[in-house]
Amino acid sequence: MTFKTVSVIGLGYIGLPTAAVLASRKLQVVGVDVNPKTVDTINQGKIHIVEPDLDMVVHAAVHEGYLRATTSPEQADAFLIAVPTPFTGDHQPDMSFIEAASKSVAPVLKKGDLVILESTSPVGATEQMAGWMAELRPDLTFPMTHGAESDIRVAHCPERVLPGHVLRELVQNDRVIGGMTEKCSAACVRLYKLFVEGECIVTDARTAEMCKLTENSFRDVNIAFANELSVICDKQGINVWELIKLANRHPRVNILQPGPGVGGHCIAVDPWFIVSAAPEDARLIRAARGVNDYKPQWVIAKVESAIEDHLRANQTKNKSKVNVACFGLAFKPNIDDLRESPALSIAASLAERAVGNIFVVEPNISAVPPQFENSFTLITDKEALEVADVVLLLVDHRQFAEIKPQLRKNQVLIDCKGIW
Ligand code: SAJ
Repeated sequence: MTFKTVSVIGLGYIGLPTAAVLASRKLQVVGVDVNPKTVDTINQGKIHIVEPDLDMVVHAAVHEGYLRATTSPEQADAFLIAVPTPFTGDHQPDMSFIEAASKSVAPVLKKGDLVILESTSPVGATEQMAGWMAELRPDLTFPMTHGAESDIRVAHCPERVLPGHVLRELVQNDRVIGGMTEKCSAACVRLYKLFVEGECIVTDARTAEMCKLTENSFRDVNIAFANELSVICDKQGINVWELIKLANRHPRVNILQPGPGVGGHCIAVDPWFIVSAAPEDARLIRAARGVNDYKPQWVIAKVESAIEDHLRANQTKNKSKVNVACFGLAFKPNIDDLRESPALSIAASLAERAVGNIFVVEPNISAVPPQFENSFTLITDKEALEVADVVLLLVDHRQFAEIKPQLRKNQVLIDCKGIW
């Protein structure tokens, strides 16, 4: 079959770019989101998230009539589910968004439709999703009961794009396609081949689910290795960045970079899906999470100890005169995304602990988020270097790398990214 209409459920960081790219290939795309504001914004040809060039692609897709957004699913030939999969308080996967999305799609399904789960999911989620749809549509057959002959095809094709490079990676990256049957996989490959220039590699749904979790856990474990080294080297008076550069000269060593912690919605979340399914066995993956989650506390302790030294040197106990300047709030360099950011949580914690006056420099935002207005003040890099007693570099934004700060004798630098 050919795909004339495709529906993308969830118009966030993954769903919206995917919908726009499908529309740019001249398919009729209906985007569905529960948030009416998001739907209105997109229907005006505008976007509600920050991603380079996405505004232009969405604007063109909407104005040429290929992309339209709505709050409730309509009939389509293929449905692509790209909703969040956070974890609950006890690190268990929260499947409620996938459940709600699949149950909202079920009523409009017709024989021959393809449903793809793109959300990063625990092993078994695709089958679970098919089960939810089957419960609501006893008149249709699904792969877990009818195999290759099923009316509805179901597959998992995990998203793998890097925020900041989404439009390029959507097209160029290879895709892992895990259909519940071979026919499901074949249909899914046909759809992705409409816009993916990378290879579409077929496996089963459970392996595809585990593959995505493995990719992000691999990165988390490797960042944890770098973060652990940074703590060890700090105690031993060794420059960890120089050390890593030297070790990486070995042809089979490639260590990642330490930082103030691991942020974002993916790397710090997905390893828990492996741990929660195999709590006894996932010892390294759990330990890595612990190492990375501990790093912000370590940074806070370093700042507090620097402040104690500063007060002692000035023979005072008056913290209200100490100024701390945090460079960077985003969860990684060169983006404005503050969600799950270790830098933001460090700045907020320092303010909460009343260690001094907290100033922040973040070239990618124009105002401090309202909930932090009383915690810290946004200033320029020049002002920050002028007033700071403690200079805390948290994010290696390109603008910071261009500065060569000339610190005064009594200023302390804590550089979590090794650029100064
Ligand atoms: N980080 C370090 N040191 C490093 C690399 C990253 O401390 O050497 C930190 C970053 O500062 C950030 C966090 O890790 O706080 C995560 O950043 P990231 O760039 O590693 O990853 P994300 O979360 O932006 O995107 C990841 C990607 N996964 C992999 O690279 C394996 C992306 O391809 C996935 O699509 C995305 O997760 C996702 O949605 O799952």
